[in-house]
Amino acid sequence: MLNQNRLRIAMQKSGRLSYDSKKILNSCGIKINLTKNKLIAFAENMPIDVMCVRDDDIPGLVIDGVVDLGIVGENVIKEKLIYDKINYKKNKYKILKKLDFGICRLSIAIPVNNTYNGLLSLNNMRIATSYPNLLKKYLDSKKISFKSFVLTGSVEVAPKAGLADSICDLVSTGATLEANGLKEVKIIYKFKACLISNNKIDYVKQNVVDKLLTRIQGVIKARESKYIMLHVPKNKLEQVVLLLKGAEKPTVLKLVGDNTKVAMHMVSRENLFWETMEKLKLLGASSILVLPIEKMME
Ligand code: PRT
Ligand code: ZN
Repeated sequence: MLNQNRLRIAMQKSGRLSYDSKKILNSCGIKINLTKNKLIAFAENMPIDVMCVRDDDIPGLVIDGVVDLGIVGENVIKEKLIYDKINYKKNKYKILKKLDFGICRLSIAIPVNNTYNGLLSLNNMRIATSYPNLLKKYLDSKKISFKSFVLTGSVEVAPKAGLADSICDLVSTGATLEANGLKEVKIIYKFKACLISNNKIDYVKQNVVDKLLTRIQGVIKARESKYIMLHVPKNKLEQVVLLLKGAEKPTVLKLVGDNTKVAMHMVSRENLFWETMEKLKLLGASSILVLPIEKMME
């Protein structure tokens, strides 16, 4: 039974966002037991229930208040926001936080053998897409006239099937375009998964939302950051700090039995690339360790 006092979150049941959605909730300390055929899972340690559904159903569930929060692609939300605006529908939800997965882009692609000389090449084309509103918003802003041909799936086969001259679809690796004899000519929007929320959340649930948001923030920051440890010749400290851009102020510690070097520890917002490690080595640094960070709170 659903308990009205518990925060309800919808996520994709199976698909591109399901693994990472589950992972981020787990990393936030929400203990859920999601088995294959379960629609809903109740967290044991927090007043949170997780509902697993098709991604297309998530905005509706949030709008209707069946769930309070949803994890869904920004592409789905942005397309819907434009649709709602055109149809004078009131927004009953908002984007709370952009997440760090589900990264993709909405691009225009044309057959590989066709020439492309900028957006004007698209004038009067018939473009197959599942995102007619986003496509229209972009091409209208560039004053390009076109006809959209709306398909909910297999958009990439439309040119071969003679249904359209080009397509506008989500791309991540580009393999699907290549396999269908298409080339990406224009990225029009970039997207990530995001956390959306119903506009009306009561005071008790809002406390849970605030806690969850702080934890999500911490998980994302930790995933972006690295803990770096190394031994540095004392007279090269300043040069080493200059090389470690994106790093917070380092801690410097004495080394037992070595007066020429010190140990430096720091958190870096960026990964430490091999090139930088090689430069550090040339400055005399040694024992360079780059470690992942599991959790962070500032
Ligand atoms: O069953 P359900 O309705 O829940 O899932 P779905 O099939 O509608 O969605 P799904 O799982 O394919 O995608 C869910 C979300 O993942 C999308 O709304 C996006 O926010 C995000 N995402 C990230 C992507 C991609 N990358 C992506 N590459 N969604 C779709 N694609 C498709 C694209 O449409 C094309 O067919 O993958 C193909 C291209 O991929 P590449 O790697 O060949 O370029
Ligand atoms: Zn879907």
